[in-house]
Amino acid sequence: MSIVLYDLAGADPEVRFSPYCWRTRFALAHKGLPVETVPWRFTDGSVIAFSGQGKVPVIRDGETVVADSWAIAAYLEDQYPAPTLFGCSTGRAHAQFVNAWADAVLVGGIARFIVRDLLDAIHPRDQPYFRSSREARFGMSLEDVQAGRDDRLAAFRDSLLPLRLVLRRQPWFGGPAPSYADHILAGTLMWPRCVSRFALLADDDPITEWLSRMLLEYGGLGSQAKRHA
Ligand SMILES: N[C@@H](CCC(=O)N[C@@H](CS)C(=O)NCC(=O)O)C(=O)O
Repeated sequence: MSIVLYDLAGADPEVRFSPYCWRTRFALAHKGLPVETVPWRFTDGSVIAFSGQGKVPVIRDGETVVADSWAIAAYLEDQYPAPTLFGCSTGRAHAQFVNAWADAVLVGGIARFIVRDLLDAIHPRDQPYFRSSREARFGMSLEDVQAGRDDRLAAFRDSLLPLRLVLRRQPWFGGPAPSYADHILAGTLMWPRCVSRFALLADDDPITEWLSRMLLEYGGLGSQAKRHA
C-alpha cells in the first residue's frame, strides 16, 4: 500500500513547490517507498482534521499519521531502516543541524527573492491568505520584500559558501552518496525552482552542479517536477 503524502499545490495542481514537502518526496524516493500525493492548498484546512495541525507535509502510512518533514524523515528511518537516510545516530544528529540551518537561514533568505513570484503560482483562492499572512510576517508588502533583489543577490550567493566548501571535498552532503542532508537542501531549492524563473544560483556555481545531479537522482524525480510557467 502506498504512503499518502499531502503535498502543497499551486493554481496548477501539478506544480508542487513546498520546500518541506520536497524533503519528504526525496526521502520517500530514497527509500523506494511508493507514494500517492494528494494536492493540498493553504486554505483547504483538510489536514487539520486528521493531523491536529495545519501545515504540510503530512503523511498517512496505513493507520499512522505523521506531520512535519523532520518527524516524517525520522519516522521513515525508524520504520523502514534500509536504505538509510542518516547513516547512523551521529548522522541523524548532524542532519538535524542541516535541517535547522535550512529552516532558519536558507528558507528566509530565499523567500526575499521569490515571495512575490510565488504569489502568482499559488491558487487564486489562496492568494489573499498568503499575502496577508506573509506581509504580516515580513512587516511589508510582498512587492517590497522582493524589491531590489538583483542588488542583494551577490551577498546571498556568498552566504552559501559553507555548502561549496563541503562540495569541494565530497560529491554529496551525505558523503559518497545522497543522504537526508541532500534531501533537505535540494528540497529547499526545489521551492524557488518550481515557482520562479529568478536565477538564484549562478550557472557555474558548484551548488548548481550538485543540484543538477540531485535532480536526476531517483529516476529524475526533481528534474521532472512541473514548474510555474
Ligand atoms: N516545520 C514544518 C514546516 C511546514 C510548513 O511550514 N509548511 C508550509 C508549506 S511550505 C505550510 O503548510 N504552511 C501553511 C500555512 O502557512 O498556513 C516542516 O518541516 O514540515
